[in-house]
Amino acid sequence: MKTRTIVMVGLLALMATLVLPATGAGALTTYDVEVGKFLTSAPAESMRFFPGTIDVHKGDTLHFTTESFHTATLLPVGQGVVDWYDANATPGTSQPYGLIQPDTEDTPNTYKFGNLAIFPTSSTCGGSGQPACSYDGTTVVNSGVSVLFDGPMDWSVTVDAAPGSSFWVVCLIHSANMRMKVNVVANTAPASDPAALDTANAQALAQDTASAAALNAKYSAKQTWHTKGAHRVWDAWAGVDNRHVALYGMYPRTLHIAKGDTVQWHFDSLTFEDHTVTFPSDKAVKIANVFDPACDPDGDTGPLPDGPPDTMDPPFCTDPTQLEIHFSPNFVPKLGNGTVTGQRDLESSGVRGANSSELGGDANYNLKFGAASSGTGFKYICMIHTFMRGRVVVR
Ligand SMILES: [Cu+2]
Repeated sequence: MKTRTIVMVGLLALMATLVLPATGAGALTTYDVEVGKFLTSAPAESMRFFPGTIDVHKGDTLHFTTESFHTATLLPVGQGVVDWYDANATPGTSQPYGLIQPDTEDTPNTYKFGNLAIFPTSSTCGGSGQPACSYDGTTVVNSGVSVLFDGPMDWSVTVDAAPGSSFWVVCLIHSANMRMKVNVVANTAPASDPAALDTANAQALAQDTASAAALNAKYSAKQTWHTKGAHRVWDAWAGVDNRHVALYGMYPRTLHIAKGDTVQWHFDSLTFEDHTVTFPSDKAVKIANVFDPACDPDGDTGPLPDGPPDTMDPPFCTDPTQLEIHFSPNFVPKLGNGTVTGQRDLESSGVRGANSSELGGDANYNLKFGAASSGTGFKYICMIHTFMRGRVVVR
């Protein structure tokens, strides 16, 4: 049920109201872990945890930071990362840690953020000025997506799992491919040397910086097509991922085509990211920025529908567990009829890529251009990363 709309900035104060300051306690060693890292050589990000593997002692603390859009989510000891992700965190499903979940009360389904994915497991530990959270190896401990609400991630967790155990840390946004292995070694064994980790991190970053530049150059230069009848079908890519890097660009950024041609966007390289191709860019920005808080007193399976927010401002619901943050109904699904007929024609691939087999999958998106454009062309963006822009000039 749609009641009112807000823009994302309205949510910034939400988590601030739930976070209480406290003082921290000491630990043996605190290891810094950066989650993802923007690269300088291309519009790109390294999708690693830095470091990717670490040996710690029981009682050591992991301090996670990122400037980007990730979670640091510690899985229970003994859980395989792919198996856990498939069973618990598949976007587009109602699994507990799914980032984007159907609101099954609505027909057709609308989508909302998964609260267990985007909010921290505890609002009273882990954050800046708070004591570190404790991870004992039995249950998930999640940072949440603090950048949505509270600024860049600055989150600490003390490893209290038994020596001899190992576990994975994953990002709930960027698939099971974005992961870190933590080994809790015996107290008598050496843990990782922070200086050696710094050296390995620098090497990984240099490797990703070079590979991002090469990938960006390669896809920027692509001008390929095949013919179909009297017309051409042009190749394009909404972002490109390789083993450790995600490129945030539309490739090629500009295509010059003839009226009646088709552009085919490929999503099958994506192993971390999801994107959309949405025309026209101004309408797409509006869809991307609309979020819709509601309060659902009895959950999706109860007989009562979603209700309007209890308050005009965060936290919106008197009982915060009732909060549902809905996406615009135009955000997730494919829109339009597959042919661009003019500057105001809304056409969208819907969410496709690495994470979204329950959503749009990684299938190609074909869009035919049935009308000539202005000289600047038909402009489009990705609604997930609204800075990713491209245009198609049709003569
Ligand atoms: Cu991520």
